[in-house]
Amino acid sequence: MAYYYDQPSRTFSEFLLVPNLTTKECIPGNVDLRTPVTKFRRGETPALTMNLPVTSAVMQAVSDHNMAIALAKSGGISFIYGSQSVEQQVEMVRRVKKFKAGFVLSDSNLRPEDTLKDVLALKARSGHSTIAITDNGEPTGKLMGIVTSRDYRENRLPQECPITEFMTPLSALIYAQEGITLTEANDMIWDHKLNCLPIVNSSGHLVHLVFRKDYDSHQEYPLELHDSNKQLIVGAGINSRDYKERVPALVEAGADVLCIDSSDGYSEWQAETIHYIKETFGETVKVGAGNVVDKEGFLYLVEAGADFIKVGIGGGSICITREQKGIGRGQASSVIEVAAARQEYYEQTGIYVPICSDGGIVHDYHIVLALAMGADFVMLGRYFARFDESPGRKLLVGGNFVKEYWGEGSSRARNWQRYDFGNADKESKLEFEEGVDSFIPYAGRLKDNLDLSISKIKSTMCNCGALTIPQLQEHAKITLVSSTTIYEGGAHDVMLKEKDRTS
Ligand code: RVP
Repeated sequence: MAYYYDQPSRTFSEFLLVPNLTTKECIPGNVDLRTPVTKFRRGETPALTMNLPVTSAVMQAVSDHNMAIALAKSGGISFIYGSQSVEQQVEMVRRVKKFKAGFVLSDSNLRPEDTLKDVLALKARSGHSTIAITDNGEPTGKLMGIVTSRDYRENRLPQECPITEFMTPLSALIYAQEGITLTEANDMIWDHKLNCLPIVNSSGHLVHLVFRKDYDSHQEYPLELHDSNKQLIVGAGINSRDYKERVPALVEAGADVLCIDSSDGYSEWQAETIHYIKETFGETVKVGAGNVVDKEGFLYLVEAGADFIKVGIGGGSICITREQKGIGRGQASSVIEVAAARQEYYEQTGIYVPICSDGGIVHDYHIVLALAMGADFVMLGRYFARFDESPGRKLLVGGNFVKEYWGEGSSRARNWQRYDFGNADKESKLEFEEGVDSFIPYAGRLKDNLDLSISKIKSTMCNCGALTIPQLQEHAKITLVSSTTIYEGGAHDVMLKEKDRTS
């Protein structure tokens, strides 16, 4: 006979947090959101910790190298999407690992034989006024000079005027040799009153540019997440089909943590994938697994060797798995059950396995609820897809700026290996979609939005009397709410002046 749960499954919007005593030291500035990413033994420190409990989803519309750089600078981790060729994914990982705060690859370059007309056209396209002049016009060609808008007067020079007649040539440039530290580079910028310092290697090829304005922005990221070589931390999604080819390439490229990306992870293919990774690389390669929604799924993947477990089926904003297949569970109920299983496992074995609540976060307070219910961190798709740094296009639709956001199970992403049953002989093909292609309101820069969300999270934690995530998990008081209580929680019985108020 089928098993029947005695409670309906619940989602975050059906719960609220009830305040605890807020002591005087319990202020947002004292809240520490550091959280473990990978499993560890009682008394030991985890191999990987994040400074903020947020990761960006393993999705084409969310996590590429730009998102990964922006999020790691803020203290979280992106999992670069795996629904692309191994080479393309590896290249994205490399770009994150090569990123050096303050040192940028020159993105506006011309050759000495180009003209003022080319300078103006490039400036209009890129919006940047500093142009490196290299022998071949490539960002790492031999440096010949620099052009900035101070070098020419647009209405005095003929458009055909060659660059060599107005650029600042190498002989008159102040530049530095590769190997210089950011502090030294910034000292040179200040001492010589420069806006930009080119960095060249021993053969005179341009390596990076350091801009004065980036010095200030570097100060903006106190939670930046990096490895022991000061390179940003980056994750990568994998699947249970081509892992023997993909995993070694990602490890070689420097991915810090992997995650098997599947809508239903309670499968023998996931166990096989984890076994392969642990047998090949031992404990040096960290891999999360999922998604699961109950104790059995959690224990199965933990026993297979997973380093963290991802929770959630069907709650994603673009996900139609529940409609299409009738599979899934309310996100809150899933987190509550898996967190209880994790606690029991910890008490029995002394091994703490972090869990990630994936999908369905709509309001910032949902993140606090997920953490209070036992998640160590959350994974967000829609939230990050709204920002400048996501790969989707920004479009003007009906007078509003929007970003594109499409599910991995949509025919646009064609990530069928996330949904099929791991049959490596069968060609991945569409049988039916489990995700949609959509627009979401454009929201601007990641940092501005994330800072605001984090300040709300810290503030809620202070109401709950918690300065850390473990304290929140231990002391939170959570109540189920009636639909009338939910109605009462929004503005009600007043006439709103702004009709389109969304949170
Ligand atoms: P959300 O943050 O609510 O947009 O959800 C993102 C999550 O949705 C992803 O991390 C993933 O687990 C899930 N997803 C991604 N694609 C699809 C789909 O096409 N059904 N679902």
